[in-house]
Amino acid sequence: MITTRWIRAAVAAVVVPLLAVAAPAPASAKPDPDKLKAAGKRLVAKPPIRGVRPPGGTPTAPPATVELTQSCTPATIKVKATTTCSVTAENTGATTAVVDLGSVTMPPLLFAGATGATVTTPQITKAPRATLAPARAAGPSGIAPDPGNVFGYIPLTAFGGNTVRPIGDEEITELDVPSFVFNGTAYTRVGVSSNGYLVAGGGAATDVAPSGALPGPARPNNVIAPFWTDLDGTGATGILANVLTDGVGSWIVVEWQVNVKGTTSPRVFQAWIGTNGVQDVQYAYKFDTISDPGRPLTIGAENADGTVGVRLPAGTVPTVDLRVTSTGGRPGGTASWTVTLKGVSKGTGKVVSAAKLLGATTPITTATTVTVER
Ligand SMILES: [Ca+2]
Repeated sequence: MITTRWIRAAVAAVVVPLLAVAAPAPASAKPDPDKLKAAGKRLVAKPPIRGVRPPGGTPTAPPATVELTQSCTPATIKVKATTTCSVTAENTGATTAVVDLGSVTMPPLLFAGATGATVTTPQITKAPRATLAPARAAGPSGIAPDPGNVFGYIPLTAFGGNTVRPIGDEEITELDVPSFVFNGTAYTRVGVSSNGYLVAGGGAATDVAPSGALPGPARPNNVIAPFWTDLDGTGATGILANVLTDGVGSWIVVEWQVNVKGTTSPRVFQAWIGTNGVQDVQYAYKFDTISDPGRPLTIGAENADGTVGVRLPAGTVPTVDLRVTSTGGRPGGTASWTVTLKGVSKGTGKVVSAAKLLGATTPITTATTVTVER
């Protein structure tokens, strides 16, 4: 019977790490630009990293992934006694998974019963076909105006104590900053790309690109992009950074004063990142410099592995200041069943459970050994 052949073919166990679940963290303080002042916290500028363009890559959707777990209690039984094995299939991938499920065994063990599944023969138990909802990693879920709750562009040159980093073309410069939360994770460093985006946690030369997919698993990842396009700091001020406070909250402010590459046409904009324990990411623009750069333009953000992100529609030039919000992760759907096995003779038995994705040729399996004693 074809429906059981795949179960019998099960041999190798596959283990996929469970997706980490991060807490959602929106919200922010009401901004009062008049109260802002430099916070006196020093931003430490790391030497700039000369950029090289990474090789182009076509991002592909990750395949459906199912993880099987199984445990049997007790692990040692007497002949004629029973043990119970619990099996769970969990979708750890980002797409819906349809799976055929079941367990097989062989003497000295035989199936004596099951819950959530049907004992087909003493050696085969079948669980119902299951449709498992996709898992979702924590990541940006919204980019939108938030009038009254974002500061908007306030030139950093109005404040003392700025860190000023000249930057050239295709470069990234590192800044150690007060701790901030992005996608549920705290970071204390940003990489500032000459191309109008930050890399949360810091970046390297391979994180410099004049354009790219957002989200996309290719580097750069963990991107915070107020105005990602082909920019060049040569002949311009470059990067300014400071920590500003209104006496209640504090924000890391990074300002780009750069030109569209190959031109003297300036683009001036800022990323505001709250350091108040919750995600507070704002994009602010000096609108008299903001117009179509005539090159691929991306405004958005993504998570650490580039699987979740948001962006304005391709080529959209911002006309208002923006806020990026993120949502925590969610585990994928599960299907569970249990089997009861009886020891029929002395020896070492094995129960193998399997999940076969619809259309796949090879099932995912997990095996557990049970010892039968006289
Ligand atoms: Ca990416």
